[in-house]
Amino acid sequence: SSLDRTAKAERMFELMDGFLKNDPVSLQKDILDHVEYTVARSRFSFDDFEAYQALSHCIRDRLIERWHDTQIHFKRKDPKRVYFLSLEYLMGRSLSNSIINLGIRDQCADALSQLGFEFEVLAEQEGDAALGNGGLARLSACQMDSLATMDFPAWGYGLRYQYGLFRQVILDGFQHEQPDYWLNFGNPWEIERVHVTYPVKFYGTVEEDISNGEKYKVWIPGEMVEAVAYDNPIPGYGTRNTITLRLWAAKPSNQHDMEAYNTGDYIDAVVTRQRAETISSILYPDDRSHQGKELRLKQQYFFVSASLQDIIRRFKDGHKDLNQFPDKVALQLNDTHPALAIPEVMRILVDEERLGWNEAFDITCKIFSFTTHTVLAEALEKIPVDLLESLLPRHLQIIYDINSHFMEELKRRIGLDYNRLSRMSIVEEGAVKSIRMANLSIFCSHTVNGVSRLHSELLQTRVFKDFYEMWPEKFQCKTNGVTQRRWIVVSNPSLCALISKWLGTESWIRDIDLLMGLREYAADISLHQEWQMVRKINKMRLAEYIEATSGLKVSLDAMFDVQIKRIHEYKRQLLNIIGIIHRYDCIKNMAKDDRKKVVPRICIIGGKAAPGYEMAKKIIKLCHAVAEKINNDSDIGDLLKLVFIPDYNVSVAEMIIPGADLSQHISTAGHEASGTGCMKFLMNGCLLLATADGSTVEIIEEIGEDNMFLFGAKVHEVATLREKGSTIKVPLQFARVVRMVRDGYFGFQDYFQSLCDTVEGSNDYYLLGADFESYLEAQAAADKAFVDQKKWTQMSILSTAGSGRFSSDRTIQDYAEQTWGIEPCRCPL
Ligand code: Z57
Repeated sequence: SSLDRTAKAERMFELMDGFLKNDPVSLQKDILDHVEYTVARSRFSFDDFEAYQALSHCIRDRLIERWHDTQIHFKRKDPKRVYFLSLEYLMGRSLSNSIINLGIRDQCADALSQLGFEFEVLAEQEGDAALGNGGLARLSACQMDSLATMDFPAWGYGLRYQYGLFRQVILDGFQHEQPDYWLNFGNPWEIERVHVTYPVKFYGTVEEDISNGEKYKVWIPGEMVEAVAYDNPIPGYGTRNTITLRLWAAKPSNQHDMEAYNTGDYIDAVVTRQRAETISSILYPDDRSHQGKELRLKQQYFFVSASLQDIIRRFKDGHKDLNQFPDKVALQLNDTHPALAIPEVMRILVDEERLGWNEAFDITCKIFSFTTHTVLAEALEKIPVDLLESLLPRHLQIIYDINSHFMEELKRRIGLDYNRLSRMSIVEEGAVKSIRMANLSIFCSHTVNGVSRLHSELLQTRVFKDFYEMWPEKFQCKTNGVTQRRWIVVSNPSLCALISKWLGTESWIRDIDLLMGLREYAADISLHQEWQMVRKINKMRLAEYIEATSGLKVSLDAMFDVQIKRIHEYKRQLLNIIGIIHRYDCIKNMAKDDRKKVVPRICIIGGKAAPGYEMAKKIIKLCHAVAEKINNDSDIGDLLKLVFIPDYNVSVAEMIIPGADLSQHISTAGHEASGTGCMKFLMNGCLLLATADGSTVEIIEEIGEDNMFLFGAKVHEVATLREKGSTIKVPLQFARVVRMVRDGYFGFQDYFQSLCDTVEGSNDYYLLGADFESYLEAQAAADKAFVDQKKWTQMSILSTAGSGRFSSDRTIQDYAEQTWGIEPCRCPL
């Protein structure tokens, strides 16, 4: 009865002694309780890892409180919500980030030191959550942080892979991949929701049925698995708001079993059960190349289907009329990976809710927005029709129906221009008939976003030109950004303190534009001293890491020159290595006296190659072979070192970036959609050596050409250069270096031939040879600037001061206003 319920609530209220407290003594008590009851160790004997576990649980409790309050608040207010659909999230570690966003860093450090532990040491115990490949996946993570901090009613949806991105192990200079079973030691940052489950169906047939004289389609699936929700609370900074990243894991469905057990084969039934789990078992490690694998398609649909059931359930809890769906829901497609959500929404509306096709399509087009992250043709997803037909027969029909509506509309507008119709068609006829997921996404979304201004222009003028001409109003640009909470506050505490001191406020952590205030002090001698001190501390940390991983001792006076990102030919790590060989060759051929003028360099390269990407793997091997030679050459000494940092990931980046003097972003113009690493370096006061590609074009506008080292062909010159092919004038030094590699100067002669082939004559698709001369000039300019430490420091300060535009807070604000139409919904304190 209701009386009982009130009495119960009152009793519960009495029992609850308010919210968890954050003073050091309360924290200590909670940590020790978790040591005893959660980790099940003795309060009097636990190691660093166990202390990390206990502390994490203590933080988790605090997250849960805020998270509950936020979810209740959203429910009460019922604002329009945004659902961010992404197959990848690179969250990295959570402990430091959570503590900082909760605003209890100092209290935690105090509490721990009294127990005899050091916060930094415990934070190092945590492994990375690496449920993604590279830029796209880290962008999702940064955007979640901004969504929470800016109080937006947002949910992230994704897959809970049991194996994250492979661990990179280097043996004899070659990359080897090892599985990343990141859940081995438990994961305190997720909450398993055993009761939040949905059935997800595959295979089977489509039949026709009639009810009330109306024909409709029924999908009779052949397989069913269960999706179980795991919620990861995402705390905002300087707010109580804590939003949800909901990741789905695949479990066998009981219904599935019923049939199996009836057939009497118990062993077989259990084995089949186990197979269901493979759907969410592994992240595909290929960055931007698609092979049309069935498991990958299953993953995509599994995650889309579970998320949509969840989203529609939440909508129906409070709303009846599906026509209001677009007023309450915005669905963001992070690339085409979740694009099956489009036919899935149509299927639900038409087959299950029995809306008319046009009405359903109208709703669909109002809810979806699509962001694309590439210009590379090989990265555009295509799904073979055969595969789709067997796995999702009804979805294929729906896609065909969408396409015929699309083609009709096109014919009405452009007539029978068959070339153009076939270019734009969602269905690609050819050797392998397939579905073009980008075309589907563009046609069915109200907004198409590029990730930098240059990228957005290229979408309009090249990649999706036909579509732009048809619907110019759909096309927008949202230049990427990164979160200053992780990329300054967490990863560079000394710089964080310095910025706050000079600005006289910590407000820039929520209001990034305040960083501009540093410009005023760019020439201030005492800021210079403190700035250099901070940079030195960070270089020391990096130097220690280098020594620990490679045994190499490096001098702190040298310029730390860094290139860290996925290994890809278009990113031109090979240009960097060829440049290093050239530098080595020059030093070798110098008179002893001239060597004194050389600016010492530590060249640092890090990144993973997709396991099947042969050229990328050869680049890694070449880097090691060259390092071996240079680092052991007594002629060279401290003037030049080359280090490959193994197993590059988010937490390694957090340590490297603050310690870099110079960083390289040297993709062939027109190939890097945005690039976000450059923004992290910029915020940390590292100077950029870059081509005018992706977001660096906009960085130039913010900090000026004089504050960075620019080089290389511009985007409009690339096509002409390619046409010139082998008639391009390539500097002699370039040919000389390639010759050295070919001749076996660094060993592994046979192995490197095919790599050398890719940069010679008309093969040199990414124009390493054409850009080499201006690359060397930019490098020389960097050397020259480094000698003048006063100038360098000023450039460094101006880099940080000019980085405000590249906060993901700005990106998210733009999305909220221009794409999603959502407003903040702040949970009261
Ligand atoms: C990925 O990380 C990116 C694009 C892709 O098509 C795939 Br698949 C993965 C990257 C771009 O290469 C970067 O330029 C960009 O900054 C990043 O996505 C985030 O937009």
